[in-house]
Amino acid sequence: MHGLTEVTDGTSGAVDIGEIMQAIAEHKGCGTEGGSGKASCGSGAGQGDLPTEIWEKVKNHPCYSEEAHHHYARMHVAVAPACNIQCNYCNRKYDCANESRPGVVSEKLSPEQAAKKVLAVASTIPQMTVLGIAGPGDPLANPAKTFKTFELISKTAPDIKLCLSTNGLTLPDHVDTIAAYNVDHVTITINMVDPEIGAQIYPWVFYNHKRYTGIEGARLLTERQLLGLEMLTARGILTKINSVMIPGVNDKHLVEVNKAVKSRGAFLHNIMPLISAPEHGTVFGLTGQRGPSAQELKALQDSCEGEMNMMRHCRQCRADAVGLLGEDRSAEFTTDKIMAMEVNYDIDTRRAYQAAVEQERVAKVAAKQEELESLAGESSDIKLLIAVATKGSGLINEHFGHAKEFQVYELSTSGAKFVGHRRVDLYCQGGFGEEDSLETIIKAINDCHAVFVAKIGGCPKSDLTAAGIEPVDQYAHEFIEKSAIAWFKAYLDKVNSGEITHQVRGDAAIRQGALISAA
Ligand code: CLF
Ligand code: SF4
Repeated sequence: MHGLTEVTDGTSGAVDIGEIMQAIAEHKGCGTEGGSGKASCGSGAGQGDLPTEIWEKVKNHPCYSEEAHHHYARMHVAVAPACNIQCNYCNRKYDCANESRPGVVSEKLSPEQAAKKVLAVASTIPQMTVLGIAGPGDPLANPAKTFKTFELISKTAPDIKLCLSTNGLTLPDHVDTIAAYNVDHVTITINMVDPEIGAQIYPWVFYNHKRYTGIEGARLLTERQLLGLEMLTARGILTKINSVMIPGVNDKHLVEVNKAVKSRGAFLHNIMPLISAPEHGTVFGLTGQRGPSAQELKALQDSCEGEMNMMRHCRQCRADAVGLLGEDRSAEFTTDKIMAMEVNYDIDTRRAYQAAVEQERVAKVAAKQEELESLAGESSDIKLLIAVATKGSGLINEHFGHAKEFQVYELSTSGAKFVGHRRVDLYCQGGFGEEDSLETIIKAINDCHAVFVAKIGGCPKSDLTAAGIEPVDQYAHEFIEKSAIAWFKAYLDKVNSGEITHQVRGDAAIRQGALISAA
């Protein structure tokens, strides 16, 4: 085990690790939407209780701030094909499942192609603020391509934040280079801190020209991951930990992982569901290892939330994803299309657009605060979930039939808190409702009391009602949280007057397929 004091190793740029860890430990609320109504790190109203240097890093990063993810986009460039470990949930035919969903493949790019793509996307999508390298293998198993890409982008598009996601095996060897390129956000996938559990997830790791298997390999991996995390913290680089929840293997153990990473200064913990199906051709897919249900995942995230900030808005996006989390515009930016594009990268236009986005954020937060005040004085233990169809900007602005996912909010007398999302098959296909899809949508949001949409047809409306999920369309194009709180207040009034009886809903299913049709 590497002690924290070992890593302030005199490197230039090293900062006071104690101060940073203290600031992170004292801060709560990223991704929680401030259930008490006070500003959280994702709040557009201000930086809340966050130190300014951390606020500056997270305020426009859609993964590090739940609130920002409604407004700002990220993109990935798939420049890193090789990997140096084997995970039992990975099939090398596809992208790195640590930062992607199984069953989708990205178009691989050279660093020069990647740089052109970034400029093309930044010109077309001015709210794209972050470039991430997340595969399709491990970025740090391809250091030359990864860092060349960062170098080109920091020269040509200096306003874009750089982000990296790694399995962590070679992370300690690259921390200084990461700092030198101003990569301010690093994700490490840490699924265990116990090598015996690790041996069930990782059959081998390859380090310094040698293959390590079983417990020996897993021990090396966990030591390198934790050392890398400590070194990043010492340099003031924000870290997010991704963990894949594998029921029966590491689900209970992830509470230990959470404590281990928090104590080493991790900023955010993202516990993601294992997505596993035989057609993915992975070890877990072929052995029938199941993923968690929606409620199992939420219960684990809830139990870790007292310890540190939990990310609940991860979309397990592909290694060439482009757009807001939850939308995927990668098809607009294939290599052929980019190479033919006239790129006009104008930093002033981007800034002006982002200033308008900020105004919208502030209006949204103010509307929520106002509605929240109307809940003051209500006392009830009722907590329930609702699903929301949205295209972004924090608005209920998507038709039921066009939704590829539903965002899920938990409502209580404390307000509306974002707790996750559910991917679904499109209900409306070619202008007609698809009954099979409706069945899977109902399963995906079965734990919700209501579904908020901009518009919905009569047929799905009656099927949802029959399943006990109220279709709500009277808040079309209004702010999500404000509307949800208003609806919840009316719901409590009906319960209190005896007009309805509050019923607890059942569990819901997390979509396990390859998700290609939802992309
Ligand atoms: Fe990409 Fe990852 Fe950076 Fe975000 S994604 S490298 S931190 S810019 Fe985000 Fe996608 Fe989840 Fe990753 S939603 S898979 S957490
Ligand atoms: Fe696959 Fe990513 Fe694991 Fe490598 S680190 S084996 S690419 S999931």
